[in-house]
Amino acid sequence: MTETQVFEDLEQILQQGLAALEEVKDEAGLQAWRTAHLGRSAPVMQMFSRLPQLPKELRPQVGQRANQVKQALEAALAERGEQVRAASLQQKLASERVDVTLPGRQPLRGRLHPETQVLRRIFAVFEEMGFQVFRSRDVETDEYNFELLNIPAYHPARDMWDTFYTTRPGVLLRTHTSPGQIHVMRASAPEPIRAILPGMCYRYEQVSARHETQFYQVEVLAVGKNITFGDLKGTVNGFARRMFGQNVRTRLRPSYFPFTEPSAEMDVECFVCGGKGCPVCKGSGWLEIMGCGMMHPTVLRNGGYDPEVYSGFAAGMGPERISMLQSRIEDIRYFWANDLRFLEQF
Ligand code: FA5
Repeated sequence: MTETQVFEDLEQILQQGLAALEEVKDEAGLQAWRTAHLGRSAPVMQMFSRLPQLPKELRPQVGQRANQVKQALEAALAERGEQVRAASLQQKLASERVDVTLPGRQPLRGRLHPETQVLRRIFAVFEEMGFQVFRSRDVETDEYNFELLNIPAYHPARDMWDTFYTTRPGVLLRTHTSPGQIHVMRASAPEPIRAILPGMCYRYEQVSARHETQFYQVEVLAVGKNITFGDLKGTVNGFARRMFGQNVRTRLRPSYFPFTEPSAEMDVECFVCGGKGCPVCKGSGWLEIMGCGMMHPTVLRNGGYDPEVYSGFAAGMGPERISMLQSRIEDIRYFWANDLRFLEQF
């Protein structure tokens, strides 16, 4: 092997290596190139193993030049590596670019059930007047639902409430929220009470546009010293004004409930026709909103209050009926039918 040929070989190794490196486009190509041109069996490495076969005086020069070639290849690899990585980053940025001008996807938003909406409105109105929410159970005893409310067994007034009885004697689904009156009184006596009692009620009824077998009621209760019918009137009128508007006209009609004496029913002027008479108010100009009255002494006593010292008033309303009047809903069965076409309108 001549002196010039060794150097030519080295030059060729360098040039071929650099040329091959130009073709490398990605990380895998860089790896392959490193193995081929700087690996154990790469031409430049083999040049080192050939050194002992060279004439002694040639070895230092060839060794030096081989080292330079190897370093040049390493430097070129490092530089090309930088370029390849920068190019792949650019490509990634371009292909994964987010188009911020695209319109966003509209998320599906839930809404409150119309029953929840009317209940919250009623709660807000009574809370403003200083009433607290009190909840009691759906499954009641005959004693609480009837007897303690002055409705003994076989009393004809029981016909007012068609009842779902359970298989256990004396246990039933409450037909109204009035048994809650006894629960609040027994939990509070002898402190004065201002409470509202919302809850689901159940009646074994013929289902119709105005009657469901389950529906809500909100009971209103005030117990204290010197509570008069004037307080009842002021409270229910205050409720009607806040609920239906400042100028709404109201009236109380005599009625009958076993647990109140005297008893009344409150009507508000029909807000559809303004009192002139229309199909919603069945031509009367008035809409019935709630039953109410002064608490019967027997009921006060059953709750732990001495009727000689304490008095109170109670009222009960059906929120579905109120919601129906306000939103012109013609059939109460829509409330619990879970029909989205109905629910999405609120
Ligand atoms: C009562 O249940 C009495 N506890 C109300 C009361 C409380 C009076 C305190 C005096 C003092 P009534 O049965 O009228 O009364 O029912 C009251 C309201 O519940 C009705 O005005 C109506 O809005 C609603 N309601 C009654 N039955 C149904 C039904 N089947 N479907 C839907 N709502 C009903």
